Amino acid sequence: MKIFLSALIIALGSFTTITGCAQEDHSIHDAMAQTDMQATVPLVHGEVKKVDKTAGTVTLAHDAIPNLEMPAMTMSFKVEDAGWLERMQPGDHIRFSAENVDGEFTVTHFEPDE
Ligand SMILES: [Cu+2]
Repeated sequence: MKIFLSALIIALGSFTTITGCAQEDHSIHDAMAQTDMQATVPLVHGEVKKVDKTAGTVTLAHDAIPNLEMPAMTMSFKVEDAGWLERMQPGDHIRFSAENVDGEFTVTHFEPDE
């Protein structure tokens, strides 16, 4: 029993060390994951047609969205950050990423298209 406990304590000690290590590496991992995201979820161009702040949606005439296998069309999207709606006006050109979030097409990245 004593040997078992010692082993357990050593194991726990190692676990803490490994966890500590992993946490330090986490930010690097996040940064890499974000780079991966940008590679797999492309930015596409869209023209703002309508902003509905009550519904939290924006209607965009968008180019093809490869990650959603969607051709160019006009449709409404939810937005990940409602604050973005304050920065969109009909007629604006934007660059955005869209993803299927819980079955709803959602703008997950937004930037004005200069
Ligand atoms: Cu669409």
